Amino acid sequence: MSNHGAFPVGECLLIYPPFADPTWPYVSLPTLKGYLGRRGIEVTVRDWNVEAFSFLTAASTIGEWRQQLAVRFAELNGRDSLTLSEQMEYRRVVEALPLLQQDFGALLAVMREEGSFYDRAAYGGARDGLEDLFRIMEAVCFPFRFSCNRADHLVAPWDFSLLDFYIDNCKSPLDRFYRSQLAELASPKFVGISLTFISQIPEVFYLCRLIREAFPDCFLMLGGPCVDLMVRHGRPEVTARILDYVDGITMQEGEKTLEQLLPLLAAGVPDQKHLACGRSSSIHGASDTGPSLACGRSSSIHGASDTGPSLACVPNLITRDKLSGKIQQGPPWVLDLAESAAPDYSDLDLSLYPAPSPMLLYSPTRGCYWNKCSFCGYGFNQSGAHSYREIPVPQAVADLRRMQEQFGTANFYLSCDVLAPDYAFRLAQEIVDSGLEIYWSTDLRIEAAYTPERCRLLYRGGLRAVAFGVESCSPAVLRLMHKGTTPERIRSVNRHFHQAGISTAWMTFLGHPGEGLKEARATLDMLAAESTVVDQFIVGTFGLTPGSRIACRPQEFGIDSISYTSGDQFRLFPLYTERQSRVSDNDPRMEQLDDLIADLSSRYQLDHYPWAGAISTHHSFLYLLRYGQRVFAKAWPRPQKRRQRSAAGKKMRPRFSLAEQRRREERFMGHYLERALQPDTATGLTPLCFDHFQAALAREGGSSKK
Ligand code: B12
Ligand code: SF4
Repeated sequence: MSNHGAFPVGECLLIYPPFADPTWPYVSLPTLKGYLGRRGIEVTVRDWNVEAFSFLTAASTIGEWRQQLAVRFAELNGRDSLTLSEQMEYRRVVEALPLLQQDFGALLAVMREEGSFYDRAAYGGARDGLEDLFRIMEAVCFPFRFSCNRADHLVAPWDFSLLDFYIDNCKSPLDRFYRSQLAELASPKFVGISLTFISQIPEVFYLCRLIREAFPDCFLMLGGPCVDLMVRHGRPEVTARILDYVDGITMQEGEKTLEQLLPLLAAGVPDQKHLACGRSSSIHGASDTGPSLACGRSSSIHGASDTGPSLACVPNLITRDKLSGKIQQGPPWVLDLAESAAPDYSDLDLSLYPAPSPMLLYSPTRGCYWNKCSFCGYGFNQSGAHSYREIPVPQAVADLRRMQEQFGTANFYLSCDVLAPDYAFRLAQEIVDSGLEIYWSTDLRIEAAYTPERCRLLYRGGLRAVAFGVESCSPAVLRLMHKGTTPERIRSVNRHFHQAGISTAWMTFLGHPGEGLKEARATLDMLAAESTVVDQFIVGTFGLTPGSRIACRPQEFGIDSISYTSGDQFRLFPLYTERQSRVSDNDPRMEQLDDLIADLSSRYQLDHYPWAGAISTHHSFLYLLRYGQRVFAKAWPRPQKRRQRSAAGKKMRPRFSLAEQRRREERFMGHYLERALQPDTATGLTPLCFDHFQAALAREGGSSKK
């Protein structure tokens, strides 16, 4: 079947890659599929993130790793001495071998089955077992590490040199999985991959290489917030280097890009014609600041231009012109949300996700109506074009109803930067009036409009959990942040929600430039004082976000200099120094803050993504629905210590001291990082990168006598 001049069904694939939260499907690709489907363009969505978890926990994978690690153990254990790198690997191998005795498939089943999922002891055991899987992978894939939202090297940030090493040496734990998936595909004509999170970077480029080899004629492209960040803020060469892997990159929103690109590709136009479009811009040799999207070019939507249709005319699309080699970018375009359609999750097997019932993401708004917070680089706001927009309330309620009917779910996460209070009220009212029975969770800004009565309306409309970007409870720091709120308002609005029966989570962090100990303490004191009405919390540490106001105007915030490590080609991890730091890391009072946090945390059951106890996760929401607002406001009993001495463990007689190896590794890393993070005054870069680390490791040589 062909559709609207696009490819036949099955020839266009959209892939969501590992590593990200596997407990629910991410929203970007179903959103694109819904939009395109409404316009008669068929695409198939594959969630290789969740499918990869089934592969990683399969008995065959674990069996293969067991054998591989046993061989490696015997090899290293038989040596007289080990290099430092081998010592690091050896320790991980020895620690991983006993963990391999678990039935990981059964652990996933615990998460999927209702009885065991809601049994806290069984849940805790399965959660710990699945975390062990990542420790095993750390040994199998040394020096790389993985988890549900992490995929990185021991210390070096991803750059093209590290990516080459990872890919050339087949380091991905998913190599066999990808090859079997690709072998089953009938020559796709288009593959689009969503690069949303930093933790997806290595697998995305790995996959690109494999797809290129398997299907050289397929049009391969990337989209999503993380690749947008890499292109926007990365070093000048980044766009061209990414285009060595793929044919196109979508900046910002992908709806119109695909709506125009897919019919163009189906018609074969770009293969023959590479005509420049009057409205596209060449970004060849892009400047330090990366390609600018807010350049005042026309954002009108157009398909075939006077000069004929070409890739250069496709909105938000970056490609390399095959004839001139120039990098070109189509005109910027922003979606009118009234034109959107309900996300289409129909390609996904919802029973695969490790949870007893499905929960779906839906994005009723885009952008932030406030958009002033100093530290925030959320979404695509920095482009200036990505203003706050809403799906009209009746349309949103119809979308939610349709998703409930089609996918049999009552639980939704409204996945967006923020909902405006008035929108949230109208949405809740419409849900009540239309008799839609759903439960939802979302992020909201603290606003005076959330009165007790309004919060009760939100509860009646199905809101059961809310996360607030509280950030700080110091009036001075809130002002520095341009947060537009006060501690008193935070306190009262939180109470209104809590008292209405809605679970509340506070997201806070310490260390905003200009914050002193007194201000940090104010946040922790208020958290402690309000702990009976705060149902979850997190105390993070300030990190400088590319594109935030602080990163763009550092001097206004007392920041002296911003630097990057040489390996941070994508400029995702800016380092900074404050003109006058108000707290020194060695100040003994810092320890008091740590103690306060530890004391507060001990009164809660907190965890990291994606488990129950983390803020805004699927598992947390299910537990809140089942056991009520306070389920995480007390520590759960620890699951029984698992017996880990195994047949393999008994036979294993490590001849090198693990404690000694850990000490050496820590000592080396400490010394190395001290040097590797010192900025060079000429370049502003610090030496840390993969090649620099390898050289330091090689110099260390080192041997560990038995
Ligand atoms: C809601 C949200 C969450 C939720 C839900 C996330 C989930 N289920 O995984 C919660 C609160 C749990 C969360 C957690 C985290 N988040 Co978050 N989150 C968001 C937020 C605010 C909205 C996402 C959304 O729904 N967007 C709406 C959809 C429709 O838009 P989209 O995904 O961008 O897709 C569009 C385009 O990108 C494009 N597109 C996307 N893919 C593709 C592919 C192709 C081929 C094409 C053509 C186009 C295309 O088209 C789509 C439609 O227009 C974004 C910020 C933002 N505004 O995007 C951050 C954001 C995605 N999160 C981010 C981060 C960092 C995290 C955390 C790692 C934070 C932490 N330190 O723990 C965790 C990790 C969670 C995990 N998955 O493992 C970063 C990701 C980039 C990065 N630096 O890694 C973002 C971009 C915020 C930021 N700028 O810092 N997050
Ligand atoms: S932190 Fe939240 S409220 Fe502030 S600008 Fe970012 S998205 Fe908007």
